[in-house]
Formats: sequence, structure tokens, C-alpha cells
Amino acid sequence: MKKLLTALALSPLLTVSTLAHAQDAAHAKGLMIDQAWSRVTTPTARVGGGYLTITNHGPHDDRLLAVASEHSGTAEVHMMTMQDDVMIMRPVAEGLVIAAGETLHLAPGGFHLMFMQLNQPHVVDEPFSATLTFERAGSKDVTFEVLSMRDSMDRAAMRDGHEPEAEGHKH
Ligand SMILES: [Cu+2]
Repeated sequence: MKKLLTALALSPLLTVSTLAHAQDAAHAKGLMIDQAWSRVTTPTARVGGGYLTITNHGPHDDRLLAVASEHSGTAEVHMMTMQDDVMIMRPVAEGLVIAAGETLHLAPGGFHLMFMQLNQPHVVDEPFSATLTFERAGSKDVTFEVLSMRDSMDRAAMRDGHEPEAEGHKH
């Protein structure tokens, strides 16, 4: 990071045009990602979930195609469904559609990200990052906070009853 800052400082023209371009891209593509979180895992866990809210402010539907992170060998977009009275989860085959103008919540019990072949556990207050690849918006880096079991239950319960705008209080 220090190297990058030095390089940018030495070339002010590059800095300005690069930042302006990045901002244009973020607005033009119209996807907003927030409230990315996960829950703590046991130290030897091989899988962990990822939850977030995606809002598509753009005029076109978009699609979440892929997920990758350094702390997992593979990662997938999953959905939970009932099969013969048992909750099962399976990969979303053709990518997860975020329709134009819609907000999609990935939350426990529904759509979620599944980080697999973990090479390190999810530890409370140690955020991790992942790269989400969208059909139109391209790749986006997202930081996931890691909540304790208790806090994650609160977060999941909040999701059931309220839109994000109503979540005024913090724990
Ligand atoms: Cu899953």
C-alpha cells in the first residue's frame, strides 16, 4: 500500500484520472453493496457463510456470477430450499439475478454465499474480504465483518422484520 501511495504521489495526473474513473464506474454501474457479514466458525470449520444486501440502482438487471476469497479454496452462491421436510442448500445454477431497481438480501435461511475449503476460520472482529463478480458491474471487493453467534442471530432476526432503513440501533 505504501508503494502504491508513493507511486500515486509522484504522478498527480494519474491519481486524478484514476480516481475519477473509478467513481464514474461505481455510479454508472449502479450496484450498491452493504451490510456484508458472516458468523464466527469453529477453529476447524471447513465452510462459512456470507450475507449481504445488494441494491441495483441501475436500469438493467444484473447477475451475481461468482465469488472468490483468499481464505477459501472455493466459494459459491447458494440457496436454501425445503426438500422432503429437510432444509438443503445448493448452488444457484445460472447466477443470482438482482433486478433493476430491486434490493436483494442474502441472509440465513435464504440466498447466501458459501465459503468452502476454508484455510482459516472466521474469527469475531476479524473481517475478511471477497471478490464478487457480476455480469454487468464486473468485480467488486467486499469486506465482511464477522459476528459472534449471538450477534449473528440478532442480525438475522432483524432482517426478518425490517428493511435496512429501519435498522437504527447498533449492538
Ligand atoms: Cu450454503
